[in-house]
Amino acid sequence: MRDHPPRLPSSPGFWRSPLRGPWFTSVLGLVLLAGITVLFLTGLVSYAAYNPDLSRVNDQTPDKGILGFYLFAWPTGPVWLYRFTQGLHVTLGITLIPVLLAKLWSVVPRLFALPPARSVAHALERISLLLLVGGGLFEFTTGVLNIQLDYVFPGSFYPLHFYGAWVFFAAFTAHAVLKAPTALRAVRRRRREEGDLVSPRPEPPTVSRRGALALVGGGSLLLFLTTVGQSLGGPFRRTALLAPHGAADPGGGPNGFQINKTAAYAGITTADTHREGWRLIVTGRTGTVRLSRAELLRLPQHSASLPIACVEGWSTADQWWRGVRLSDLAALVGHAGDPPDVLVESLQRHGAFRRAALRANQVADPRALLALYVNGEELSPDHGYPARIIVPAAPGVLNTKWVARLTFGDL
Ligand SMILES: Nc1nc2c(c(=O)[nH]1)N[C@H]1C(S)=C(S)[C@@H](COP(=O)(O)O)O[C@H]1N2
Ligand SMILES: [Mo]
Repeated sequence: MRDHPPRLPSSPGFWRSPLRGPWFTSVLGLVLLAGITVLFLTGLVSYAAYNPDLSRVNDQTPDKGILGFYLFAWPTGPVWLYRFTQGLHVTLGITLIPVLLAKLWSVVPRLFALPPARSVAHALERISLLLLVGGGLFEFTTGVLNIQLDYVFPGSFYPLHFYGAWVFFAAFTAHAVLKAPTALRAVRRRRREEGDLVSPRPEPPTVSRRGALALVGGGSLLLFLTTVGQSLGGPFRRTALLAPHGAADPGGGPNGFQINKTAAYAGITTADTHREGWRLIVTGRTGTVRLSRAELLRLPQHSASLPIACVEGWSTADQWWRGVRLSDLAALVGHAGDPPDVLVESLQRHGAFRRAALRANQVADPRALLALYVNGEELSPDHGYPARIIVPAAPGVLNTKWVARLTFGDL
């Protein structure tokens, strides 16, 4: 028979890489099995840390009650908790991108296999693969876009990434249960490779299977090394070449740590925050009190060394915050001893993060502060002057800047 090169991707001879086969696909699949499980769990944990079941203030995802069945009161310690879980989520997600792409490349002939369905069971399997591949690409893409493009999804990233995660993980679990035994066998097997992934007319190899795997691993290592610095903070931040850029330069000095949104971006003017005009409005069981910055400074001052850890994966080393305990402010308005939840509102007029709710366990922690100073200096305008919230172990989004109002209880 003459050797006509097949033109259609549905013919087996069209795909000629000698790398394709059960071993290569299985090794990558097992790496993803472990990695994506960690991504799913750290993602669920991050969602819980955002306190989405505090009324509709922090999060408006509809029907989260069903998918959020596992939600729990996020603890306030260890203080690096969210730094760790979210740094892991983002760094691992980015590191796995080459593995995901190589895995998809390794099975691409199956996408074109004909007939599209040989039986009802086969049809169902292919539909679940659609959810698996589509869900995986969707989760990785939305995650990367949210980190790199600085909130391209105003207010809607959370529900998208959250619903997507459940769809993806359901398909992923089904796939893992069906394929894990075969994959484990394929990885151990020494025999000649066989099966539909092996090309019937392979090209001569230019790299061994192990070499190709090392290439994928090298890509992952490179992404890891150019990302992880943003979660280590300090001098390592400069190694995070792939971390989001274009953020405001924090400069040096006591306030010289990462800035998420500047005062200018948030529309905060000096007229809003100047010493004479600004008052903090605190409301609770016994009514409302209005406090100037000078009056706040006459209340007992406390310090805490705490990091800022953003959902985007970056975090700072511990900063030394000083200010008034949230529990002391609760006590001022009739909640001594047993503080309730609190709604925090910023001077900022627009934007999803101008308000946030904190849980009672967060308010009660003696390290949870309305900070007035950082690292021995007044807060800079970009870090939230005249006052900002800082809560141990919480996601950065709960550390509201330019605070105007605290409402205890009644959320
Ligand atoms: N008012 C207000 N507070 C805010 C934000 C905001 O956009 N507006 N961003 C939050 C987010 S998402 C993070 S990660 C932290 C970042 O704090 P920093 O800019 O001081 O590092 O501030 C939080 N506080
Ligand atoms: Mo953030």
